Amino acid sequence: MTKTVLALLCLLLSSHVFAQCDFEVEVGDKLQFSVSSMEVDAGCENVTVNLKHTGQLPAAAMGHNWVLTTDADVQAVASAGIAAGLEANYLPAQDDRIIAATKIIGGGESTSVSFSIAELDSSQAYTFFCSFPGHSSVMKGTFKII
Ligand code: CU1
Repeated sequence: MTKTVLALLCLLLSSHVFAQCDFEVEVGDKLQFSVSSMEVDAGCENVTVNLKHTGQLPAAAMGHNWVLTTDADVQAVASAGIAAGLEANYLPAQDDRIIAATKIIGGGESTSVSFSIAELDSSQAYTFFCSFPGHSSVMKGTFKII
């Protein structure tokens, strides 16, 4: 009996550890995020993503950002972003498909974004990606509300 209670407690605690509200995400001079998936606690009032570029290359050559959309919108937002250009952080202006996004950063720079997940649906699949031209096909991961 006690063992069962303990096991349940451990389960509860561990699920709490994995579900977070704040994330540290690193990028560098490769097309890679330091995380391939993110699990966000449904109880988070706000989610904060701190993005750090640990590489050397400037934003114009190897810039990265962190953009969140539904799975279905990734391709279209990435394409519209390329057309928007670096000054617009490779993102279409005032686009409702973008749930959250940081600016584009280069080596040695950091940025962050905070947003509410109140409107997001835990049964829907979301994707985070980098909208720098050519990066989104490999620089992406799943974003889940649990
Ligand atoms: Cu990138």
